[in-house]
Parts: sequence; structure tokens; C-alpha cells
Amino acid sequence: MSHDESPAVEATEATDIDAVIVGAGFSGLYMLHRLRELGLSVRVYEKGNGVGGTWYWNRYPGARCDSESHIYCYSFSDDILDEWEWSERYPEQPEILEYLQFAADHLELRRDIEFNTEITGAEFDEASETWTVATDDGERVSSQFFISAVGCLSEPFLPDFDGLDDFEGEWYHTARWPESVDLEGKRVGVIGTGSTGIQLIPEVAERAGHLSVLQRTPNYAVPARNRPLNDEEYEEIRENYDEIWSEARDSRLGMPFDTEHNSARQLSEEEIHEALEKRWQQGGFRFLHAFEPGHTLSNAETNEIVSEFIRDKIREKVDDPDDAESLVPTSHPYGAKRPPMDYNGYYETYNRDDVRLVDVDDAPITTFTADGIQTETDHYDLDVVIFATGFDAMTGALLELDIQGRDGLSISEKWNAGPRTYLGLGISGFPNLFTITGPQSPSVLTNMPMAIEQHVEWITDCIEHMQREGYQTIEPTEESESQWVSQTNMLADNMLFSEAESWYRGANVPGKEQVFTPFPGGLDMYRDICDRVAEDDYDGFELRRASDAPVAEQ
Ligand code: NA7
Repeated sequence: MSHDESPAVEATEATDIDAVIVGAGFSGLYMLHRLRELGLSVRVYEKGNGVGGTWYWNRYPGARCDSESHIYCYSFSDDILDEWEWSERYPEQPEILEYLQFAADHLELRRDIEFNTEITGAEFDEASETWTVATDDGERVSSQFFISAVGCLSEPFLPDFDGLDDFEGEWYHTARWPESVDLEGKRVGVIGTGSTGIQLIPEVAERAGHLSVLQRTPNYAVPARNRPLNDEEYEEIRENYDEIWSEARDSRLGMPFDTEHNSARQLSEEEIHEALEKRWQQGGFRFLHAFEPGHTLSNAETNEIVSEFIRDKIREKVDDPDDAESLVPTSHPYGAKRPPMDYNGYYETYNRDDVRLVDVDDAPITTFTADGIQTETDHYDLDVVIFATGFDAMTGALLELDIQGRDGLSISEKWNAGPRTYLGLGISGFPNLFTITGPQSPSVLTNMPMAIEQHVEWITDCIEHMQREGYQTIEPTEESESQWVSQTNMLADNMLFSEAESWYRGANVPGKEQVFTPFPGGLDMYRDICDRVAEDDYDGFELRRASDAPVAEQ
């Protein structure tokens, strides 16, 4: 095996603690809380200068969570649930950030978080069976456990456009949005029409003098139907929280929404249309529950009915027939890419005189110039360009940490043919490394806080078990990892995900290995599997006592 010989961490004396956590978003904060409750000494490193993770960085106009606010939060603390009140059906970025700040204060978490600090490397030392973690301010920490809470959509993806350095205007990536950007009266170009672009575009149209949207692939935006939450509604939510959480935990998507019809197979055309229209009026991810979501995402015939329903809605909303056809997605089935939500008249935005749709699939961008963007056919004069071009999703931020396991093997070397984990939680060859919402866990296919709580609680129970039984390390076997990767791929192959060039498959980043990355079997199935693994003495993991032969190979 040939590895990068350079050490991830320079050898100088390190401070000893029990656990290092990377990231102070939803995952890192809860992980810190739970491990502190176990009595562990824990330090969180966070590169931002505050808590919030995703919601710290994504401050672009219109940034909002597509999960409903009353379920996009921690369920574990009655105090937090009682004291916090969301103002709208879907939470806006500043409110989520405020919520996470509130939770961090409530749980007194900040004293164990080092802000403005990046991890520059982490190395497993086989002699001491501990991790040595280095930071960009020269600190070195030695810890038994190393836990990644870096999130799935944290490493922005910026396409490598020619001439960007020559562009004399301003440009911003949505995931690195500065405190304030003045778009008033300016000629703005937006590249990207994913979930982010669709939230952003109507807001930019309101502020800019003129907006050009450079679209490569049209998308299926379903109305979110956002609105303020009133007191009675909130009262009802509070009274029913036990039921809400228990249904959410036991559901495929981590959302407590019923489906009336499992499939469209037994329904007449009229009944299908009625079911879809009802869910269209309800809005958001409830639309995905017109039929059982797993069915819509795996049955091509049903999916085509659903897709065509949305296409007709788009045609109704857009006045110019050419623009309407350009906005209608035909190259992939609904849901094969992450379904975006429309909050504020996305399609109607194209009916404005000061908004122009530019098809960069027909005539791709060739270069940036000093004054704007040149495509194969035209030049667009622009003062500001906004990149809503997404993320090196699922693996990008984790690989940035430069983690080296046994024999100096790095995760990027191990994953040269795509990510390999067991349960999305552990990696063979990397003892005591836990990856919250890691590749091959349900994560982005679910309501994230539900997935995060499941992971954090599982990891906490595992560490408690290790302490109780006197184990020093835990590590998946290669065999269990291979089986898990195969199981994830097999489930994905039975669905329609391969029919889109999506970030779920790494297809958005040139040169990235194309492997379907989230676990597509649903949070309910996944939770059962994880529970069984734990009940079965951590089946598929190898547990060792300090400097000992393995004591339990399952
Ligand atoms: P996405 O969903 O990856 O969308 C990125 C968009 O940028 C998409 O429309 C891409 O077109 C477009 N793109 C990327 N590269 C280019 C180039 N080179 N030229 C033109 N257009 C390009 O990212 P989002 O931020 O919208 O969403 C990510 C997740 O964040 C979202 O699902 C939520 O969970 C939150 P393409 O479709 O590849 O043709």
C-alpha cells in the first residue's frame, strides 16, 4: 500500500482529552451536550466565529429550511421545546441561527467550543490508541474519540470558470455570503437553479436593477406555502409533541406526514389528480406524500405522473411559452435530484420585465470577462455574479480534515473509488472515529435534526457501553463495511436516483467518483438496523481493550 508519507500532525506535545468534535452546528452541539452528560472531557472546534454550522454560513437572501419549523429542531429537550417559538411554518436562516444560539446558551455549551479554529489534520496513533488532532492555531490535542460533525453540505462548490479573475464586478457564493451585499439597482447574474437558486432568485429580482438567471438544468419546484404560525396552531403543536416526534422517528423521511395512498396503481386518473392537487395545496414535502414517498421515488410510471403534474403547473405559471418550456424539467424524474421548494413565486419571477432566463445548457458559459459572462452565443453585462452552484456534498468537508487512520492511510486514499463506511457512522481502519450524518447514512434524504439525534444518541450509547465494558477502541470490520456499501447501492439501484446527475451521486463535481451516497432505505429502517447492531453487542464492529487483541469480533 502506498500512502502519502507526510504526517497529518507534526509531533509536539499534545493535551489529553476524551473527545474532539469538529463543527458546532446541529450535530456538534448535541454531541457535545450528550458526551458532557456522560462525564467526558470534550472540545469542539468550529471554523466560524459562532455556532450554527450550515445556518451560520448560508446567509443569502431567501435562505430558509425546507423542513417545517416545528420539526426542524431538537426533540430531546422539553425545556428547549417549551421556551422556543417558531414564527413561520418554515424557519428562515436568521431564526434558525438564533435558535441554535439559544440552544447553545441554554445548555451552556460555548465554554467547550473553540471558534475561529480549523482542524488541519488528525492522526491515529497505534501505540497509544488515541487520535492526535492539530488546529490552524498550532494547538495539538490528543483524544480517545474523534467525531466529525461537519455536515453534509458544507464545502461550497465553485465551478472552474475561465476568466473569473478578470471579472471586475463583485461575485459571491451563496454558502459564503457576507454580512451585507448591496444589489440595489445592479445588473445581477445568478448561476444555478437548485434548491438554493430557487429560494434566492425571487429575492434578488426584488432588489436588483436587472437579473439574468443562467440555468443549465430546470428543476421541479413545489410551492412551500409558507405563512406565519398563529398561537392556537402553536398550542396544538405543543400539546401533540409526543405523538409528532414518535411518528417522525418512525417515518421514512423523519417527518410525521401520513400518506393516504401507498401507490397510484389502484387509483383512477381523476383520483390521482385529486391526491396530487390536495398535496400541492398543502405544499412542501407534504407533496411527496401524495403517495408513499418510497413508491414515488422508485416506480417510474407513478413518478412520471407526478412529474407531469408539476410540469403542467409550471406551464400555467409562466407567461412566455418559450421560457415556460425552458423551465420545464424533462431530463430527470421528480425527486431524483433534491426536490426544491418555491417560497415566493419562483416561476412567476420570470414574468417580470427585469428578469431574463438564459439557457446555458443550449449555449454554455465559455468565459468570464471584465464586464460579465460570455456564453457560446452572447455576452451578458453584469455588475454582480452569484454562484448558487452547490456543494462538494457528503464527503467534501470530511476529506478536508485530512484524517489518517491505521498505517497512515488517509480517508481520501481509502475512498479513491467512492466513500465506504459502516452505517455511515464508522470507517474500517479508523478506530474511534465517528462520522455524524456520514456517507451511507440517511442524512440528506430525511429531516436532518431527526437523523442527527439518532446518530448522536447511538454514538453516546456506544461510548457508554465501551466505558462500562472497559474497551479502548471500536472499529467496523472491512466485511461489515463492504456489506453496508453493497446494501446502500442495492437500495439505490432499485430507485430512480441514477436517472439524474445530482450531488447525491457526486455528479455535480467534475472528476468526483460517482457513487450514490446517502442511505436510501429511510430513517425508520436505518434506526432499526442501528438498534439491532447495538443490541447484538455492536455486530459488525471490532471492540478492543487497551493494547489488547480484539475481544469481540462480531
Ligand atoms: P445544487 O442542488 O447542487 O444546485 C447547483 C446548481 O448550480 C444547479 O442548478 C447546477 O446545474 C448549477 N451549476 C453547477 N455548476 C454549473 C456550471 N458549471 N454551469 C452552470 N450551472 C451550474 O446546489 P444547491 O445549493 O441549490 O442545493 C444544495 C442543497 O443545499 C439543497 O439540496 C438543500 O439541501 C440545501 P445542474 O443541475 O448541475 O445542471
